[in-house]
Amino acid sequence: SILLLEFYKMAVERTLSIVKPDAVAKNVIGKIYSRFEEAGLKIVAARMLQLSRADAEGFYAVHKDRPFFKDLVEFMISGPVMVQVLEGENAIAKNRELMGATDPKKADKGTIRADFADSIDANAVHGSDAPETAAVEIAYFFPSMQVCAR
Ligand code: IDP
Repeated sequence: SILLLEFYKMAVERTLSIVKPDAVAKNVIGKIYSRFEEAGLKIVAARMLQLSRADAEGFYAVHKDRPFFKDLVEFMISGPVMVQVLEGENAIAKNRELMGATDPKKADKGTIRADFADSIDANAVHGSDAPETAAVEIAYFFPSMQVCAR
């Protein structure tokens, strides 16, 4: 029924994911995409791009007063990134779980950061941390017409 369909759709979320320059340089985009797909997350939008300094500063504006902000921006513009929208049940938390802790040394075994990241700076992936930030971050990279229904 339509009611049941609406209920089901409520549990489906979208989250913004970035394969950062270190992981793009290591040629592991496909391996990281496999983690998403094996966990039941669908890629509903994707683009590769070289961020400008302004792009990176805007994206990480919430961190602008943190001591690591300048290094973070330098790193994010050091090479191309792969940006995607992931869709699925509980997508935001599920992606955070797949990513592992910010510091790869503290990330659980089998997580993306444990397997592909070298340091807290070069930590392979970004993932939105809440529904509100997911909405803002998705809109930062993708006009709604570029996100597909799947
Ligand atoms: P998250 O990416 O796990 O959500 P945040 O705390 O939102 O982590 O920080 C954003 C990014 O800033 C991290 O992914 C990491 O690249 C960088 N970062 C966070 N904390 C530090 C730090 O203490 N030193 C250097 N870089 C950091």
